[in-house]
Amino acid sequence: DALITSINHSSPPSSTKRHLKISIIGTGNVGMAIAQTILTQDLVDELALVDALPEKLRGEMLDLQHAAAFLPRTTISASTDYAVTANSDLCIVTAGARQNPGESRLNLLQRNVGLFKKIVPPLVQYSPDCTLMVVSNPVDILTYVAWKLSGFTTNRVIGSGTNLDSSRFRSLVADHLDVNAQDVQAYIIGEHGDSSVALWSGISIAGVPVLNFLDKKQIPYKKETLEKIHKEVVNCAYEVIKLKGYTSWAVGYSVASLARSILRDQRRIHPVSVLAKGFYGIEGGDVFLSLPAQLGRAGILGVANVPISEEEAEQLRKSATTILELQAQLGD
Ligand code: 6V0
Repeated sequence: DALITSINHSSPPSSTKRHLKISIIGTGNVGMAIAQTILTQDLVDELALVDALPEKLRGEMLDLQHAAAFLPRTTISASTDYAVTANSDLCIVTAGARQNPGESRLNLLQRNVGLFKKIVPPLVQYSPDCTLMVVSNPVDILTYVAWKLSGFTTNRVIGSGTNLDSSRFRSLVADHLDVNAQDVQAYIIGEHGDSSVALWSGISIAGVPVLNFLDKKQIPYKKETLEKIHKEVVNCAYEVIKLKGYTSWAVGYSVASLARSILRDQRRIHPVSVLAKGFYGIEGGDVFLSLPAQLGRAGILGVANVPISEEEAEQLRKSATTILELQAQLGD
């Protein structure tokens, strides 16, 4: 078996193209955190913003433009008209309806599908060669919806998925072991949110598989400690929302790191939402779930064949079934 199962992808656009452009759809808390992180990282020549609220949109654009003296040079434009997104390399969708009190998850999902029907076709029309990145929740299902609406090949439609959950996981494991989070390799895969799967056996620090090391040295650890850390990963988003009303900074950095890997052809591995059918025995329909995927200029280049336990694979298949059931209720 190959280390990475390559995904069919067309050759990357000519490397002679110098002008890089990202469009962000939805300039709420999440969209603006992504925008500002991208600007500080000198990633693109042009940043276009789209929202349905023209005044808020113009206010955000001006506020960013006024920081020009402190930032790498980037042209920032904004409009409610999708023409502003023309020739983007990457389009990031963060637009989303807010859950009404008492509203069911399915109803919210249906409203967001309605929004995506207005958003994805014009993005594809104006940037037929772009990569689409979906951030809006529920991210796995909306990535599937965006893929269907776009007609793009699967390598060019990516959900930000558990990239954020994994960074939360790495920082909690790092705190626990008193090391730097950047030195912790650890993945959360599967559905972004409540039913995500933590890959415990894959955690390594300085190339040392942590649980294997503890077992070998007969250093005891409790299964409950591991479960507690995973629970914390799941709950910390709720905690932030309870405390400040929304989450923004961590998702901003998380999505900017995905954008960098794609546009700078970094070929790094990130857990992101991809068409998961065929991996780990996932069958029964087209379902997007996060798996460790290699990202580069052509979008998703492949999926890393990370060994997982039968229990973990079973959890993945269970999430896939739940998502497929919801997708079946969406209709056309
Ligand atoms: P927000 O602050 O309400 O922003 C949403 C924005 O979308 C608003 O500015 C709206 O005006 C805009 N909008 C609504 N309809 C349209 C439309 N048709 N066209 C263009 N813009 C439109 O929400 P926030 O920014 O906090 O969250 C955005 C989405 O990101 C939500 O679905 C969150 O659940 C999701 N998140 C996803 C995360 C992930 O890791 N995948 C993490 C955090 C939040």
